[in-house]
Amino acid sequence: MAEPIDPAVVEAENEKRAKALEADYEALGAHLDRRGVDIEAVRAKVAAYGVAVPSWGVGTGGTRFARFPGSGEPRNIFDKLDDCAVIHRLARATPRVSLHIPWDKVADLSELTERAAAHGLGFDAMNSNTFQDHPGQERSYKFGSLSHTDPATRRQAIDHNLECIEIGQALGSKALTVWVGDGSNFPGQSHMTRAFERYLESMKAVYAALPEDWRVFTEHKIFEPAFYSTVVQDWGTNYLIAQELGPKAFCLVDLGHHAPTVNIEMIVARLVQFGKLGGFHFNDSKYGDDDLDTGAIDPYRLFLVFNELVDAGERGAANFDPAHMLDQSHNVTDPIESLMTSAMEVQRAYAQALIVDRTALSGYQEDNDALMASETLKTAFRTDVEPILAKARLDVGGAIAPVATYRAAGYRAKVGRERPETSGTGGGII
Ligand SMILES: [Mn+2]
Repeated sequence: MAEPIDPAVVEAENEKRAKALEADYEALGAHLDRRGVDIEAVRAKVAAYGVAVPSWGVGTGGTRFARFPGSGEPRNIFDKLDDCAVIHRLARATPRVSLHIPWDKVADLSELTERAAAHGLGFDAMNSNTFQDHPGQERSYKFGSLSHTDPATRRQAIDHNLECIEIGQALGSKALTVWVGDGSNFPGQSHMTRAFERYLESMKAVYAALPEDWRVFTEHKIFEPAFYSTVVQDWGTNYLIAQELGPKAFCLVDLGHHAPTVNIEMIVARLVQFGKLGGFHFNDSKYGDDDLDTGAIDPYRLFLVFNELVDAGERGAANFDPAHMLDQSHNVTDPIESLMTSAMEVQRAYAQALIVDRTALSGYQEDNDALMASETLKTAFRTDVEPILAKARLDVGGAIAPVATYRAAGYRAKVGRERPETSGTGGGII
């Protein structure tokens, strides 16, 4: 298969920046060394880190008001995989793709595995979709899916999840992510207890079909599409689900699915403490489930989440193996550029969390030295770790400056010529 990005362009772009990077890396290494941090150890961890990209993220997203597609929109999952390959080719942080069924359904799964393998990509968690009706579907999800009052509709939703597992098995996936839009728009419309009982009963049927080495992630969301009550509305309900289902069930935290002032890093700490953190959907928000680019609004919060994750990893927390995935909507940018920069923002937060002086932090916590504890975190957050990220990319043939290199390579213009304009590709976000 032809390289999606001309290697000569990558080389030429890197050449322009290599000398400055070496100088910056050396200076940062000396600086970190004075703080007792080994830059090489941080680089090795950053290089080994990956965040999955959602297949639906490479298409232009939209709002309920409008969608403004760009040029060269992917027409199908094969185009999407090609775009995902570009993201990984340049930023080297997204080795896996998370698929969405039925949006990414194909007749011959071996074609999918072949295309992914040709690009050096793997498959992450499978995502089911019972929040909208699909062509040919017998029963409607207008009033819910896994928690629907009608047993046949619930059965249809369960069967769809079982199909996702089956497809995922053929692709080498090891997890199923379930988000439902079930809820109500009016007080009294739905019996809250009975709806949750029905949801749990349905999820138990899904859980029973999980292969031995699979996990299921349930994703909570405070509101939308239901605007009065949501069946899986917060991390408390999500934790109850994971407890009820069993050891293969974990909670997925989407950063945008909380009220604006909620302390998400604290939710992360709680779920880690009780061995039920399944993974993340990274994005950012200002007001609600805005699905903005990761780190675009509140990079400090992202860092604080990673601070909890690194802390949990270093103290060997039990049952701790969270899946990392981006889940955001690109309405006004080239999705490939947004996904590259977002993946790098996640990596950056990880690198910053790795250089926190944890011994000092722990001491300040014990001594109730609030100011110095905060400053210890801030010192790590204020450190520009970009040379570490850039070096990690360069080491494995990526781009020092992924967006500039992507623009220089002219990929968008090329696919713009190859892919006819469409308006119907799914820009949905979960
Ligand atoms: Mn999500």
